[in-house]
Amino acid sequence: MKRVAAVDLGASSGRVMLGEVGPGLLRLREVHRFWNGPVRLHGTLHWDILHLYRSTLDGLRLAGPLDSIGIDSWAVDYGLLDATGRLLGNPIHYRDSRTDGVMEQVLAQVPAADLYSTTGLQQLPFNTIYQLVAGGVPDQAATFLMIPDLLAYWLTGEVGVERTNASTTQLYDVLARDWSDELISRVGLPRRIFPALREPGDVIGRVLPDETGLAPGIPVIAVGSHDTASAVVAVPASEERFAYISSGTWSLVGLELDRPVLTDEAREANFTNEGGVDGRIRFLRNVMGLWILQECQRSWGDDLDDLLRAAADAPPFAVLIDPDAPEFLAPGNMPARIDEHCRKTGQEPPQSRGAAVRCILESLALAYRRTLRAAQTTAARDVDVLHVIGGGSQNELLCQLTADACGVPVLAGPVEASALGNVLVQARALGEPFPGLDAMRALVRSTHSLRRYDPQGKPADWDAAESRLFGTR
Ligand code: ADP
Ligand code: LRH
Repeated sequence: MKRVAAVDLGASSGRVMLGEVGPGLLRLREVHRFWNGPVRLHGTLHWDILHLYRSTLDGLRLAGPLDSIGIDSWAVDYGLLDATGRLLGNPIHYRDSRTDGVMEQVLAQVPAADLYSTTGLQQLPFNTIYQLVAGGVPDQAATFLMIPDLLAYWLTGEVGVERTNASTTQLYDVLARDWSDELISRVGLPRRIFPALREPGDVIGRVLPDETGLAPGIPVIAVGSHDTASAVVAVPASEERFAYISSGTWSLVGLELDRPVLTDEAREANFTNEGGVDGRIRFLRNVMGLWILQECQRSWGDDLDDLLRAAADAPPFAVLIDPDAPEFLAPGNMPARIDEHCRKTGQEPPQSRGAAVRCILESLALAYRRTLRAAQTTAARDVDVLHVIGGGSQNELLCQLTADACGVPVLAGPVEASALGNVLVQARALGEPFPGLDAMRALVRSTHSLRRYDPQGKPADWDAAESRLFGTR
């Protein structure tokens, strides 16, 4: 049996999970969970990177003897090291406003079609390319590392960037499977800072004998270090025609493909082709996700279960919002921003907290429906089942609304999909005989129970709601 630690840093919480893997066995236990979120400092939003590192070490110490450690986190963000390996500045949060207007600036230099044909990435204002252009690269910067790579560097002293996360930078060539030297130079960034890429399953190095308090020598293994890449590994699909929603702070809605779709249609629908484990492509779109609800909860200070009960009792389809509207991206004042969005779109704002939560969930379900349909058309792939994984898979009302809106059965679970994908890739690197993702998924299926939601209600209600929200586009 292998005993491995999965460090999984989500945008709303970090956790260290202990995974035990053997023949027919896949057990996961939460060892340590800690807060994560934006810290505003003199007007700039940061991550509290040392809190994340210290909490990771606390968790790893609590996990007991380990065969290996793997780290995944949210995408796009990074730190820069100088030539001596010192971190230059605290990593900045992708929701910070320093990228406002930068995408437009870069697009004036590099046409969107060129960016897409090279990277296959959806346009999000916080893609790493825009952050690096906005923040600039100081002369003394020697090495660019993404968040999991930075933590792995502190543990082992080894530098490198893992491929699935590199694929979210919009500086990675999705066909050549390497950094795009041409794009890096076209936007005026120094090629020297981008280190060699690592594959999921590569041994990064060993825990240094220093002040970590961990037994020195434990291997640190590269996993699908983009949390969504790890989550998709653990989608418990038994057949090909599946779609998924990785549901947490964001909702990542899409398909798994063997090769990227780089057509004008895919670009116009703003689909991304992120790199998956074993060379797969995660063809998906970011939907704003439970972030909107998290931020309302933070403003109100209410318990999630109470809010969801109130939402279940609230009248359906009273108010609808476009969850992907840019005004919902930044933190703060979310209930007021929802009200404002409603007024702007000629609707009465929600009359209670329950009504506001219902509005968020129905609007998310509609955005899922729209995205799922666009994914199927654009990738010419039909879908029979929709897997919902991540923290949001526990939201029964949202799962039912998703099944109703999308008109396909939803299978909900596992909750800790990213950590499971992380554990499975480590276990394979340590010698567990998983010939491919199918074998990993079969093990998830046989060890985790899923909840099924069949579509209910009248499809015509969702058609009407969709044309109300998005028009006939
Ligand atoms: P991330 O990895 O982005 O931090 P998670 O996968 O941990 O996100 O999911 C967090 C979300 O899961 C929360 O915003 C919350 O809406 C939802 N969630 C967590 N626990 C529950 C629960 N018991 N019931 C319903 N939803 C839940
Ligand atoms: C989800 C996620 C998503 C990215 C976003 C920045 O945690 O990694 O896949 O787009 O965070």
